[in-house]
Amino acid sequence: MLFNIKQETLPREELEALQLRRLQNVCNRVYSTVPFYRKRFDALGITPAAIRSLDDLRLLPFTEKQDLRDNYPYGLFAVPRDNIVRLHASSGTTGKAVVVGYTARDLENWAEMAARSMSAAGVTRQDVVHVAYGYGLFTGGLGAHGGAERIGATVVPASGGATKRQAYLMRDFEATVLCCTPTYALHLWESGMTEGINFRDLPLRIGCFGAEPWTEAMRQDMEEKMGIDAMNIYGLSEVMGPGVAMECVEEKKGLHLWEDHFLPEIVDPATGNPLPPGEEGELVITTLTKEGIPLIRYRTHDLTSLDYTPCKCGRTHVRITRLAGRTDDMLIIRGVNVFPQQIEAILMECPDLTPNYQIIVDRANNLDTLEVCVEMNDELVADEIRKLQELEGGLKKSFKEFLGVTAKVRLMQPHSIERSEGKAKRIIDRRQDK
Ligand code: DLL
Repeated sequence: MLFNIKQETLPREELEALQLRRLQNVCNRVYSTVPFYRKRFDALGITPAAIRSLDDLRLLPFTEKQDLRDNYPYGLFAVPRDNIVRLHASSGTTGKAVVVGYTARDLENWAEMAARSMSAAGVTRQDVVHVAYGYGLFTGGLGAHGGAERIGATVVPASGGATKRQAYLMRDFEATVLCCTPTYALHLWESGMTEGINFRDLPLRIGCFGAEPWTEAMRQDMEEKMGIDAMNIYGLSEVMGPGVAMECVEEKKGLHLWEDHFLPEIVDPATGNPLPPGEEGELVITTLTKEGIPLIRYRTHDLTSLDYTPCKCGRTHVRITRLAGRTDDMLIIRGVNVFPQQIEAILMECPDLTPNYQIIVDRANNLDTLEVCVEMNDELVADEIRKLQELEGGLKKSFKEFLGVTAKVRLMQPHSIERSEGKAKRIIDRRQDK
C-alpha cells in the first residue's frame, strides 16, 4: 500500500524539479550556517549559486564519517541547539561516536519515511508491530516505532534482549509484523522453537529486517521457516535511521529510496567518480530536507546500484539493489577481495547448514588464512562422519571455485556460535593483533 500516494508516484520530471529546488535550498542553508561547509565550498571555489542543475551535484564536496567525528558533537549542526529535540548516536566498531540531531520537523519526516517504508512492505493500521530493534541511541527501535505509529498500527516496543520472553509476547499479543535485524529474527525464531512457539503457527505475516547485510538466500530461508514476507529495510543514522529505502512487497526487487528527501548517487569507491545507473559502486546521499544536520554528498561506504526502471507497484522513486556489503567489510585474503555476503551465499546453498556462521581471518607464517565456521542443523549432526567430510570438502571446493581463495571449513555444533541481539559479528580479523 502507498502511504503518501502523491509523493510516492510523482512523475520523474516533477520529482527532479523538486529535488533541484531542495538541493539549492540545502546548499544555501549549509553555506550560511555551517562553517565546515562554507570552508569546503570556498576551498573548491564554489558558492551555492553554482548549482543550476542536478548534474551540478558533482561540483560539491563529499562528506565522510570522519568529518562528523572531527566535529563531534555538534559541529555540523545547521540549527541552534535549542531547535534540536532528539539526539541519536552510532558508536560503530572503532573510534568516536557519531552524533546526529533532529528538529521537530526532522522527526516528522522520519516518521513519514518509516511509515512509507513499512507500508511498502504491506503493514497497515490493522497490524500488531513487534519492534525488537534496540531502543536507545541506536536509531532502529525508535525509528521503526515512529513509522508504525504513524501508520496507526498497534506497536509493541519490545526492544532487544530478554529473548525467551519475546516469543511469548509475540504469541500473546498476536504480533503480525516483526521488526529487527535478520540475525536477531533467526535467534528469536530459534528460541521460540525451543519454547514450543512456532512462528508459522502465529498470525505473523511480515518481517521488516535491516541494519546489516543479508542475502536473498537468507530471505528464502527465513520466509520458509517463519511463514512471512521477509522485507529488506535500509537506513543509516547519519542520514536519518531506518526508512531511507525499502522494498515493496509487489516486486521484492530492490529498495525504493525516498527521492523527495534524499538525492542518491553511485560513485567509484576508489576515485569518487560518478557511475551510471546499473553499475555497482558506493552509495552517496545528499539529504534534501534535513534541518538538524544536513549532509552534502555523504559517503555511506555501502555498495549497491541504482535502478530507474518502472516498478510494478507504481512508485516512481529509484530502487537501490540489495546492499552487497560495505567497502570497509571487504576482506583481502592473500590479495583476493572477498565479501562476507559471498561466503554467506555459498553456505546458504547447502540445506544441511544454518545461517549462523563466522569468518575468522588470521595470519600464519606471513600468509593470510581464512576459516569459515558454520553451524550444522540437527539432522546433519546425527549423520555419519563420511557425510560431514563430504560436505566440508564440497564447501572448500566452492570457496576456491567461486571466490578464488582457499578456506578451512569448520562444521560446528548447533547453537555454538554466539547469537547477537542486534547486528551480527560475522568477521573476526586477528591480523591486526599480529
Ligand atoms: O542500522 C539504521 C537501521 C536500523 C536500518 C534498522 C535498518 C533497520 P547504523 O547503525 O548507523 O544505522 O548503521 C548503518 O548499517 O551504512 C549499512 O552498512 C548497514 N545497513 C543498514 N541497513 C541495511 C540493509 C542503522 N538493509 C549501516 N542491508 C549502513 C545491508 C544495511 N546493510
